[in-house]
Amino acid sequence: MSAPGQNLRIDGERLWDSIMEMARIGPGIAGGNNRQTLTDADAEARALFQSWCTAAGLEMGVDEMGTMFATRPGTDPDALPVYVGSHLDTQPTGGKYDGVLGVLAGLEIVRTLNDLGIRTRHPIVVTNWTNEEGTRFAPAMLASGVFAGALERDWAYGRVDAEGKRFGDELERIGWKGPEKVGARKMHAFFELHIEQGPILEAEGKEVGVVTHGQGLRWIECTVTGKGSHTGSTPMYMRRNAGRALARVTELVHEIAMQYQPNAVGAIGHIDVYPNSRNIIPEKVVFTVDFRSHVLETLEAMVEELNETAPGLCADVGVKFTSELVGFFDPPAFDPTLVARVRAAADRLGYSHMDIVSGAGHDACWVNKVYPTTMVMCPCKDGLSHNEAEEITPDWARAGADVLLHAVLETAEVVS
Ligand code: HGY
Ligand code: MN
Ligand code: MN
Repeated sequence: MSAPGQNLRIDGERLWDSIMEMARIGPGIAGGNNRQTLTDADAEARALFQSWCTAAGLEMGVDEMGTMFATRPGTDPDALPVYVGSHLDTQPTGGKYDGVLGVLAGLEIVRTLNDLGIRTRHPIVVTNWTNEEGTRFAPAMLASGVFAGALERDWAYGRVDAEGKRFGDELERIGWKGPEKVGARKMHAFFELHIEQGPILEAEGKEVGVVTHGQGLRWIECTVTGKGSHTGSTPMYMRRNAGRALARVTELVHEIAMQYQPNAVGAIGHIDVYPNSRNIIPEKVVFTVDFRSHVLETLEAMVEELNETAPGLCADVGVKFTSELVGFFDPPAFDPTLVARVRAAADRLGYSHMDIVSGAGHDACWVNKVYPTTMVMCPCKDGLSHNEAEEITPDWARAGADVLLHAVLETAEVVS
């Protein structure tokens, strides 16, 4: 395939304006976003994205998990489409760019091709994956996991949030349960532009990350069960405090990850204490351990050590420990041909770049199991993400989207 002309670029201002307009939906309390999946704010964001896709002449398809696929036709009706996208849902204290940059950069590619009247042999499909974050309904990357055949659709429908609401019911309630069978779509390739969510690119002074691999993930939902009783009148020797078990497992998770440095991370981000009353000793604590590594053996060893050691630590304080694996994907190695195309595009465009392993999980990690996939990354300030203070610069967004444009076009084959 011939590479697109060096001077072909997206409209960086239009991309930035679209990101800022999307950021007005589901505002956070500190300048970021709280647009959690399948909330009314998510529905509002979907409607805005849909209106932009319609204005760009795209045809929208929606599958049974609510994932949105906006198609720009190619010249060859038999050519499999090139997909490009990410996610519009955010963390409860999320930033304006996590996921949104990738979806709107895909739309910006279409807008640029429309402006220039460029036609491609393969169709191009801009994609918004449902529930990438997994914060309201665990696990993360839920829709792309079902699409890749790693998770069952009906299991996904049954996932419940903290208020006991079912994923399937909420998807129906916001009107985005589509007719398309999940996974029925075939892809020529999938590209995802995403902020790095870590400090490396900014520290190295690079504008673009050429993502070669990603970390694998294991989410282990743990339950520690003691006995609820009066914090005042229960003698210390009689207490079975689930809160003490949580403290011990929190430290254990940190120690396990530290054993495998520099190729491992571990933390507990989600914690529900029951009954969570100031004067009742915690009866039960439900929490999720998040282990990550780009080395599969390390990932598996960390889970094994947790499940071997935690029960004894908890039993020592009279508390029972149980666990369930609720989220997983193995470390992805992205498609070498597409990775090389991204690297060559950055070179051609004159952007400084480096190869990088994604620390965060992305929908691309699941799609990579079934179709040729890769990612492009842009730096983020101080490496901060999953925090309302998440920031990137318009130049970083533009550089990433320019590289994405060239890699997508080379893969979709420019006809005229
Ligand atoms: O958890 C993740 O890595 C992603 O940001 N949802
Ligand atoms: Mn993301
Ligand atoms: Mn995220």
